[in-house]
Amino acid sequence: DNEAVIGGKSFTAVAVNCASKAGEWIKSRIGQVAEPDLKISLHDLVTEVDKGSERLIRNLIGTHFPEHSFLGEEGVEPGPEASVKALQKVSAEEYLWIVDPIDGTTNYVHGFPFFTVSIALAHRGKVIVGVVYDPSRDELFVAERGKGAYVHGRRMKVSAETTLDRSLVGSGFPAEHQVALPRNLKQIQTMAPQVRNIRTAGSAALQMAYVAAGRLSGFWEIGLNSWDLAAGSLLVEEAGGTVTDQSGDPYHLGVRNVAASNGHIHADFLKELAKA
Ligand code: 2AM
Ligand code: CA
Ligand code: CA
Ligand code: CA
Repeated sequence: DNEAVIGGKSFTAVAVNCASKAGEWIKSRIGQVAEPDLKISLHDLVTEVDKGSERLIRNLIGTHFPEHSFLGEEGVEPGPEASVKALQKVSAEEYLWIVDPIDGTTNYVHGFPFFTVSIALAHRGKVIVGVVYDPSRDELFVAERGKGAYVHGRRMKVSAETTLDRSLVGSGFPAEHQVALPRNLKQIQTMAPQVRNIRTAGSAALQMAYVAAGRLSGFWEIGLNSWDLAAGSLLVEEAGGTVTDQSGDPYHLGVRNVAASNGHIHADFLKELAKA
């Protein structure tokens, strides 16, 4: 009866196991990282730990579900065109694991303790399991479609705020400086006077988890990828929130410009984003 269990093996249990193991491992290596490599620019980093974490997760998933497909950030060429193509190639697969081995690499490199492991499982393009793990605080966020979202076994619910002026919201500073950063900066300028305040934690997956947990009432960013958002989108939806693109269409795996909220503020939130 449980879609998330196949052959007696729980998808969610494997996702949680992968996220915890990878999270503990990256935490144990903090401060020992050699110089990061630059992917495209000084604003876009990757380390041996990103690659090692992805390898660990991929191998562990492979031992449980060898027939499943896998999409991980570090297995894809840098740049938006390659990331879009990589997703298109696999998005219709029966079972697809979508993994960000460290979300928040810049934080990780600087020892700023806000980074996560993000693991999602999609079934024919629809996310059915989402796990985000924050090893610095040992917080494990888990959602299964139709079964709610939990942080360490406690059910999560989005915040109750109904107005922007009482809302704490999150965003980010995109690494792409031609289009994405200027647009996001304009939105920050428009949004800031309307909301209680804005936070940028440097991990999209963490901020999506915080919307689910009711710690943020909204989150938006430009130019993200499926590995940043897939797990977090299910967390928010299963906690009673709303996830769309910035024109208001429901979240699906290709969405790059995201708006997530508790649902109550969503229309006002989108209206402010559209002004910029
Ligand atoms: P990362 O740490 O896994 O790269 C921060 O604003 C968010 O943007 C993080 O989730 C970060 O994920 C992501 N990010 C960083 N560099 C990026 C890039 N070049 N393109 C798109 N997203 C990026
Ligand atoms: Ca990256
Ligand atoms: Ca990421
Ligand atoms: Ca990453």
